[in-house]
Amino acid sequence: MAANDLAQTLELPKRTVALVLAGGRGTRLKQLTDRRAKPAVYFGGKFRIIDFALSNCLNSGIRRIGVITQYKSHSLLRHLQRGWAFLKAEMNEFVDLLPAQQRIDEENWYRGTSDAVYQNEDIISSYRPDYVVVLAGDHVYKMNYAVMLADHAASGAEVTVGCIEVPRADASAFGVMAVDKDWLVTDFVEKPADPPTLPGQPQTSLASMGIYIFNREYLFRELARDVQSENSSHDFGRDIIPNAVRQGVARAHPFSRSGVVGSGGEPYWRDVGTIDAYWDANIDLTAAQPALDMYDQRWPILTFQPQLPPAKFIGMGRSDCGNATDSLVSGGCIVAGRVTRSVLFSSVHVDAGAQAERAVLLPYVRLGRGVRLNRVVVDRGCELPDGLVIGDDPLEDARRFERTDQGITLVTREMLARL
Ligand code: ADQ
Ligand code: ADP
Repeated sequence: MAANDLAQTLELPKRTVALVLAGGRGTRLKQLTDRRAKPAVYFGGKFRIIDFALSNCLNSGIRRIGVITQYKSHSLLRHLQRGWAFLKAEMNEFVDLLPAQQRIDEENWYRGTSDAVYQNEDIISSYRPDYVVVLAGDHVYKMNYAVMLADHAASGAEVTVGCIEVPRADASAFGVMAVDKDWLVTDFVEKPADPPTLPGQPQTSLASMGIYIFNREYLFRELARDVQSENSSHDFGRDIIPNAVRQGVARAHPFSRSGVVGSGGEPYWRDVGTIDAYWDANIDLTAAQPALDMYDQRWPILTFQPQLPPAKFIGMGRSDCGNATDSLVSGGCIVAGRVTRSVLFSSVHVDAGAQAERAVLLPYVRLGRGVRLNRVVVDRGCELPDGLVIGDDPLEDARRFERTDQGITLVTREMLARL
């Protein structure tokens, strides 16, 4: 690449604003999202789900970011204010909070994802970006958006859609596309009942990751048109992207080109959208070499960190001393019981004689004496009374708590209060 072209490519992130969509209702995580939007759900011992998209922005050199919120935003907004206010406005860097506030349309809150962007047009345009990156705040992944930006600028497309191969059996949950040999998107269907597959690969579909790069002028021209349309649902996946495909101006960008490879060897992307997927992705982190590498200093994941004392393990010379193996244990934890293959978020207490196996314990959980847990997710602040056993008796677990078909039990404070 000529020096001039290279210089222009390196400038692309600075000519970009990222918008993180973080306001959807999200119901598949059950009671974990009763109080908080999915992007605010805790993940990986220290983080919230949205930290991954935000960290990707910073690591990709995009430092002008808007977060669009709507439902159950308190916990999310508090997290962003506490953890993500360090960017320097003087350097033209910021995380701007864009809650639904009926600024343009006094009749309606955000009606869909594209309306949520449209209603912030004046704010976004005031930053004068050439490109707008639209991201979902509810996926866990590491991706270099600068690579996708370079692809977008080089192809001349009006919009580029991040895509990933998924098993056909899972594809109905996504937008599914067909592409030609130059990655021009030739067809796009949102959440098809009967998903099309890749040529010669009858078990694999090409799914949209819900990550889009738009030329700013095109985006707002199309949004202004869409907002007038009576029969639009004002959604990127249902309206804006299929329309761009019909116009022949949408390109696909495969995640394999820009996904960041850590020690796992493969780029990582998960929609931790169900309790089973959430539990799985957290427990995966307890492997010696997990697929998601959170320890890679070249691609750090940032978050809000409360000031906490170190994790502590109590033995007092007992043979069954407090210990944790194959586990993640965060600051502020005190472990006097036995923990295996588990993820302990901040300030979890495990009393003597308690046992946790394959447990995801959110902040401020306390396990009383003799508590035994297997395959659980325990919500923030739950105090499990002495002797409580979960994981032995599926019927009993399902009666008292939320138990998935795959045998993961979710415990919340409300459920404990009803015991
Ligand atoms: P879904 O994830 O089902 O599909 P959606 O529910 O619209 O799409 O959520 C996308 C993002 O927007 C989420 O982060 C959500 O929180 C947020 N969001 C939803 N409504 C919002 C609103 N009113 N205000 C602000 N934010 C809002 C999309 C695409 C598919 C693609 C998948 C990939 O439509 O084509 O395959 O993402 O997961
Ligand atoms: P935080 O922002 O402190 O991490 P959460 O995401 O856990 O908060 O929850 C969002 C809001 O709901 C907070 O105001 C918190 O105090 C409250 N909350 C959290 N969990 C529960 C619960 N199990 N029962 C009642 N209130 C809760």
